[in-house]
Amino acid sequence: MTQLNTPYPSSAYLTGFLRSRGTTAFQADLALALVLDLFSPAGLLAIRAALHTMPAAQRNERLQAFDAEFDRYHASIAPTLAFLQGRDPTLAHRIAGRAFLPEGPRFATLDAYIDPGDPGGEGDPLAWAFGALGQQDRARHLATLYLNDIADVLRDAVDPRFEFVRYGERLAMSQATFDPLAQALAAPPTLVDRRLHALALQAVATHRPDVLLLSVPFPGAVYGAFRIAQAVKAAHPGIKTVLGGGYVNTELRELAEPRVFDYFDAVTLDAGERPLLALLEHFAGKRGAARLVRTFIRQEGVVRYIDIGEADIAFADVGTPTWDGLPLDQYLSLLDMLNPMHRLWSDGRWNKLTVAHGCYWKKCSFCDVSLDYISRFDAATAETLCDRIEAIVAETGQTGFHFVDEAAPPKSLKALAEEIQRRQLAISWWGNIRFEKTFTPALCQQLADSGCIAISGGLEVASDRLLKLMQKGVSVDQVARVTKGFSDAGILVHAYLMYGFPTQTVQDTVDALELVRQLFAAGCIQSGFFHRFACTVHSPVGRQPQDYGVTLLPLPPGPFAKNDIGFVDPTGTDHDTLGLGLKKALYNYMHGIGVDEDVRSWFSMRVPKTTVARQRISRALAA
Ligand code: B12
Repeated sequence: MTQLNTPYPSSAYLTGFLRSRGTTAFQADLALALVLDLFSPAGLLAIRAALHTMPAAQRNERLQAFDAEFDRYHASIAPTLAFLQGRDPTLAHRIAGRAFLPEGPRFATLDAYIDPGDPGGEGDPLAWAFGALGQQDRARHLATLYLNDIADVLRDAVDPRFEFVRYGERLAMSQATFDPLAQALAAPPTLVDRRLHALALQAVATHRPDVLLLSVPFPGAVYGAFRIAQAVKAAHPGIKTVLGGGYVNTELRELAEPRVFDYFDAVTLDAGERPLLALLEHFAGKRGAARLVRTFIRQEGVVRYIDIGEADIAFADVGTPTWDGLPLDQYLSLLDMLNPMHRLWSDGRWNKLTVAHGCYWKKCSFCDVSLDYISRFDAATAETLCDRIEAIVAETGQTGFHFVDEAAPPKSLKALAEEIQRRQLAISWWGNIRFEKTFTPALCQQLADSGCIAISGGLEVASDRLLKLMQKGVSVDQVARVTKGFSDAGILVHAYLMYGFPTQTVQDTVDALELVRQLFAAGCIQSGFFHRFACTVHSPVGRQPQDYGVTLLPLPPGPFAKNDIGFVDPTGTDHDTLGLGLKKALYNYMHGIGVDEDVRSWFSMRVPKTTVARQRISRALAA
């Protein structure tokens, strides 16, 4: 399962690459297909049937309400999905009128919103967010709440592991042993599993592949991929199955579990292009197993990793992604959280493109800098990128691009903007960057003129001491100036924020929030999110914990996934309690609320006064 607004790009990249090398390749998005199947009139009938098998005493209020309103759900689901797919925009008026959709418990969140202009909450609770005219967005938000209500029912009545963007995530995430996944795969299939099974066999019947590639970008995609492989292996034992993707590249680097190969013939690491060429030759009998590239296979019951070390395909030669075969008019534009950057992640059909493979900085100590997708930096010329952009727009008819780089290099972005302007391409784009001083106000303006609408970047723990310790290579003053340049050019700025970094004290946390407050007040950033720091085995903190003043807890032994690792920070700060305050403050700042208040007021525990000067950010901007 991945985000539902637009396809995750790995299949588009690999299909484009394989076709460019003369291999016949097709792609299908079973995550979208599964959601459309479950959230249909027939799907709802099946959910209700499952609900009716539960003893009445076990049906909670939510299930009873769904059952009582079932006819309304059944009648509204197809038109609501068509609306969310952008195929029936006029339905917005009825949805926004709030008499069309049945309203379950999720709608209660609407009453929790405080309108800054109407603190008593007498009026329309969504007026502050959407105004009098934002009918489409308002309806999209209400329709999203409605789908969330149905997803809750699905979880309660059918399968507690279901979420729109992750299914059975816990079975895979940092799981040292394969046992939980093996047990889940051996358990009787739930309605979700049965539907996925049918869709998988249908896709195989349509395309009749010799080789089936399954891509798992995140832990929440893994269980589904194994279920698909299980279904296909049972019905078509002759089809070779291969597993790859961001999850594998991150968590399965030391894979030693033979049972994985009951489902997959091969598992590959890192960029897929070169390993795939080698594997396809191997399956065709033209290359021996000993000459595979970055591939795990099972031989005589034992897992072996084989890599003869052939060089990767240069980024300039991987070809243009293709979305051919994906149902681009069926993706769902959801409007879940009222956060401007999250909105770009879940709303709208974005083409995806990489500006450069890897990260040009690759030093941040919290990041998986030892892995290929960070460490191997390989750029392409602006001409090549623009050729790809033009080909993608011609194919999809859509002009929005999400650049999926970890941190797009300023030099490449400048050259790209020039080329976009030279060719007069009318596109919009957004992506992740580092807040480098190279992004001068003039460059920000040029990026905006070339179609940049938003950028995100890491301010992490807004503290110069900790930014230095984490080798981020930016200072708070610099972030202030760079983000202001972007904002002044009309580009939305989202800051990735972090708490719980080694040695972070309560005072650091209070001061970080004060700096974030000032950045909002000065109009430098409009959006942000506080993530809890997690230590991974591939990051500098996980590899040299002593340099960061922490000790690692032993990893549970096991032959399967490795990623997050526990650690002890003698500083002893209560990050759980502080984190709640940080998130609450940020949520309010994004809605223009409480930006003038003393930051201490957001925390439920007693915290010291900030040591940051009140004019710190405005002085940095004036300098
Ligand atoms: C952009 C991005 C996002 C975006 C967009 C996500 C989206 N749905 O499109 C946002 C910010 C929303 C996001 C969110 C999340 N992300 Co993210 N994201 C990325 C990032 C930076 C790029 C992804 C991308 O588009 N890459 C381009 C594609 C083409 O690369 P690729 O998928 O790796 O495919 C290549 C190879 O893997 C291989 N390959 C892929 N599939 C297959 C299959 C076979 C058979 C073979 C042989 C090869 C192969 O070949 C491909 C071409 O070379 C990656 C890191 C990275 N640099 O890749 C993290 C990454 C994928 N994300 C990650 C995570 C954890 C998440 C979240 C779960 C975070 C969270 N806690 O919420 C969410 C999940 C969201 C969701 N359910 O959709 C992790 C996953 C690692 C893991 N532990 O599993 C990564 C690797 C980063 C990291 N180390 O933290 N993410």
